[in-house]
Amino acid sequence: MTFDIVTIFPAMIEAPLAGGIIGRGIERGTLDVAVRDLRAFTTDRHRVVDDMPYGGGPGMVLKPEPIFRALDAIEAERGTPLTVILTSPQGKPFTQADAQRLSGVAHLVLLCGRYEGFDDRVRERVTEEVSIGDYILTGGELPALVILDAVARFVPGVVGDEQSVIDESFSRGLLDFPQYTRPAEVDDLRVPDVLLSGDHAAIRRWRKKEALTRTLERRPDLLAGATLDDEEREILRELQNGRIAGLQDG
Ligand code: JEW
Repeated sequence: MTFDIVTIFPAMIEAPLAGGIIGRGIERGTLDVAVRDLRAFTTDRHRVVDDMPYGGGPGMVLKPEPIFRALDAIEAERGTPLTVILTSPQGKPFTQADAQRLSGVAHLVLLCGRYEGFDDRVRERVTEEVSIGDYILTGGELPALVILDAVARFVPGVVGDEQSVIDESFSRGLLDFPQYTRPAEVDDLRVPDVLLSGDHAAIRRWRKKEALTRTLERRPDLLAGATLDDEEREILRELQNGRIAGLQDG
């Protein structure tokens, strides 16, 4: 899968992609990332990419022409219509389902904004506008990295075990259960006995209970869309009864 990332800060993109699972995917050629300096698509001596907003107001807006020229150049190079992703606080929430769906596109363009955002005419060339969360960042580079990372995990060969990527608990709509590794005790902190018991049925049930407890406490909104088996539904019922009893006890 190929990504073109258009930015005025190429180094903000290049360094984070060099390491880890994504870096290995690039080295192997499973992923190809081309970082494009927006200033290379300006035509003036000073390589200006921003200008004042029509109608007045604070801050600056990204000029449309360098972005149009960058997209024209990428389209000419790739020889196919582009799927262009723009990130902004006004976008639709980006989800795990979006990441999986976009991993089926051979080639994605990620447009990184700066200042107060884009001249709205740029949206004529945008396929999807997405937000990575309800907070305001200083630009689109970190969102572009987040989207690339989440999408690239679904590309076959990037993460070792493909089935595990699809089976992950998040896709089932629950938060993960707690994980432990050796030693069994550190600073008086013990690994739960059940995990050392060798009783695999008991371990499976404990993990379900922990995942459900966390989800109920931290992300009850997820439970509506979760796929639960019979045992999970029973545990959830117990936990919900327990919570009401707990409230009555103070
Ligand atoms: C985000 C791209 C580009 C995404 C998420 N737009 C805008 C904007 C900015 C500051 C003030 C007002 C509007 C900064 N900005 C971005 C912010 C993406 C750009 C410029 C972004 N949060 N923030 N989820």
